[in-house]
Amino acid sequence: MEQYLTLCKHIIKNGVEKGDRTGTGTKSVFGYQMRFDLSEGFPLLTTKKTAFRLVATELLWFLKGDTNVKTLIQANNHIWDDWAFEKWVNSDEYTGPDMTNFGVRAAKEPDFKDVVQKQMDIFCEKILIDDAFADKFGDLGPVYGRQWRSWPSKDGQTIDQLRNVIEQIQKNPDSRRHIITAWNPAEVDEMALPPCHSFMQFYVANGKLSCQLYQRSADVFLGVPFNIASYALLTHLIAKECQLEVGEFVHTLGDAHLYINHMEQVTTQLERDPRALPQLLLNDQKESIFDFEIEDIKLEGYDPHPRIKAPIAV
Ligand code: UFP
Repeated sequence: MEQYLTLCKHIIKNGVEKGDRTGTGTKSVFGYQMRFDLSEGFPLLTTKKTAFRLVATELLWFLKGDTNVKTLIQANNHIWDDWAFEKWVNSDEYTGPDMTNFGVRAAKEPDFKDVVQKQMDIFCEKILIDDAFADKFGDLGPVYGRQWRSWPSKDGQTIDQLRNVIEQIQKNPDSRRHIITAWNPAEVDEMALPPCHSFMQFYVANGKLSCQLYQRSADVFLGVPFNIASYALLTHLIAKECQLEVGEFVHTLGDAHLYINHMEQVTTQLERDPRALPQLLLNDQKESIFDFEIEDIKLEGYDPHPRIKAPIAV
């Protein structure tokens, strides 16, 4: 995972200070590419503990075409909570303490962080027990799962981009059109968060499947380690479905940034030596990746340095 540490150093050295939507402030570069040979091991960061369970449950959620946080919360995955929570606290139905700009404020004021956490717990509980509430506030809009599995077409039908790509990889591996796009300009405004990992292409050569992702916006400390692992896992899953070996994951970044309030954490990480990569084990008994559950995905030999906490910019 030297590639990742090199990217961090590159941004520290060459990044420009740039304001951003969240008001946090970043150091940013535009345009960067990393390559990971997936046959060398599974590219999960070893210089800090990265929660693979969250990556895997989120990817399965995408693969099923789901866009409601309820399923994630049931799987004890809270990575999307903030965006659904934001919808609730900005609605007329919310009667708790003022949550304006809760992300930035919670990062700065520990007392307020506790207030947010209390409201967040109430929110998650309501999502789990109240179906109408979950339908109304748990849905994140037409985000990844919807675009990958049921992109709305002009005639009122939907397009299953993922199934189509898998079919084409099997039937016509040399094609240069193995593309899935989550960036749907007609629906971006309705999404809780416009797709960060926006556009992917698959490529088959020498019996190996490679994947390239264009990520328009990359939180290099918090988001990118997840994104690398997620697309590496997706490539493994599709390769399995198509009876191919895994090739490379090519990660192309647009606005690649380090948030100003992550700098200390990045420095800590850069002082650590990378360790051997873990290996991914997929359940061979399952016929199709569309039937995959979290128990079918295992990681072996993951021995990372300890976790490093950092505030997320919402
Ligand atoms: N972000 C990622 N990866 C993701 C994801 C979000 O890095 O998978 F969903 C970060 C990038 C950016 C913020 O810091 O979240 C999104 O903000 P914006 O829409 O303004 O680019």
